[in-house]
Amino acid sequence: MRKLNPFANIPTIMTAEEIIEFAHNRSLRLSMKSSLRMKKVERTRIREIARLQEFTKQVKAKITEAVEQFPSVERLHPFYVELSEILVGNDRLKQSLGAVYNCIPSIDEITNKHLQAIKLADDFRQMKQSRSAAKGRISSILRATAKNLDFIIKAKETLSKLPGITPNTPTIVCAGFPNVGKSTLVKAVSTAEPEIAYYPFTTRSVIIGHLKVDTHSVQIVDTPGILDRPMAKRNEIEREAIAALKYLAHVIIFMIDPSEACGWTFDQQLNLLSEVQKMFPINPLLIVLNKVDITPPEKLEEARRRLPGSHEIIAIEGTGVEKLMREAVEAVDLASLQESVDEYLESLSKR
Ligand SMILES: Nc1nc2c(ncn2[C@@H]2O[C@H](COP(=O)(O)OP(=O)(O)O)[C@@H](O)[C@H]2O)c(=O)[nH]1
Ligand SMILES: [Mg+2]
Repeated sequence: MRKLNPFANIPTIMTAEEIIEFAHNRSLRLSMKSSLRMKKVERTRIREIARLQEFTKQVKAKITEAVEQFPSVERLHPFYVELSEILVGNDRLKQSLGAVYNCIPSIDEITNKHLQAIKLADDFRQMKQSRSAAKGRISSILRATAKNLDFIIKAKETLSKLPGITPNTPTIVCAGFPNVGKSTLVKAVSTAEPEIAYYPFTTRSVIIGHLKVDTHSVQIVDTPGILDRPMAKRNEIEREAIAALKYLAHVIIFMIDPSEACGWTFDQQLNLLSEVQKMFPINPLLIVLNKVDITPPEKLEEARRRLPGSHEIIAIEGTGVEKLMREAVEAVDLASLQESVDEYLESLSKR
């Protein structure tokens, strides 16, 4: 399946030692066809030149790959920029990528100098020595930047676990206490197999559903462990991570279980609702009363009175969910979304 997280598509990045070993093996595997009529010293010269060139080529390829395949921060969706800042540190990441890339000129310089020496040498031992000295010096450069490579590898590992999002697709984020029925709703409306992703702040997986509302592709994101408990109990990193959601959520569905079968009282749920409203002051928010099938009439009346205008659904039966999705998409400002898509595409073509 196509990965929607830009970090999930980065190929494996090797550590300094792995690059050295990989390039070394490749250079040794090189088989040279040379005429037997050639003198041994000339055969050695050709072989040592080829081996050094191959070693350098492989080292540079691995370095370049690591840096160039890493999504550049400038081109990321703000959701990932913010989370990458919290989880990894964008300055540090840029520094590490830059430091690794900056090894290339010195590697070229060492290679050229030693290739020259091999070309001029008249003794085959001297040639081998030059080749081996060059590899040693290039390996030292790599080892000196090993901690940068390690940092990039770690960053990739962390960031590739973030949920994949299609940045410019209308996105509905589900909030509400555990067991109110968020996952049930996502599964009920998702036409394709929901995607499973992880936030580094919660041990539970995030479910992302994909559906079409009229002609629009829409995604709906369940957020277990994220928007489902009071803010007071959160650490700073979690708060910031939640703040990153504002870039993702074109509209928030706040789900309430008025039956209280979820284990949270109606009042507790109202408190969480007002916290979420405070955290996302500009995102449109729809209030949904779920489980109306098992809610006693007097509790339902009370909920309707205190939350007038809220939507009522039975997620397990799919009752009311289609209408809810339609209204959610109507709440998304599609015109300004289209503008941001255009801006984004324009910024890409400028590079
Ligand atoms: N009776 C009833 N049960 C529901 C409804 N929606 C969800 N549930 C049940 O509520 C429980 C929690 O649902 P789940 O989707 O896992 O909640 P989440 O923690 O918010 O994702 C599950 O046992 C569901 O089957 C509903 O509309 N009516
Ligand atoms: Mg769930």
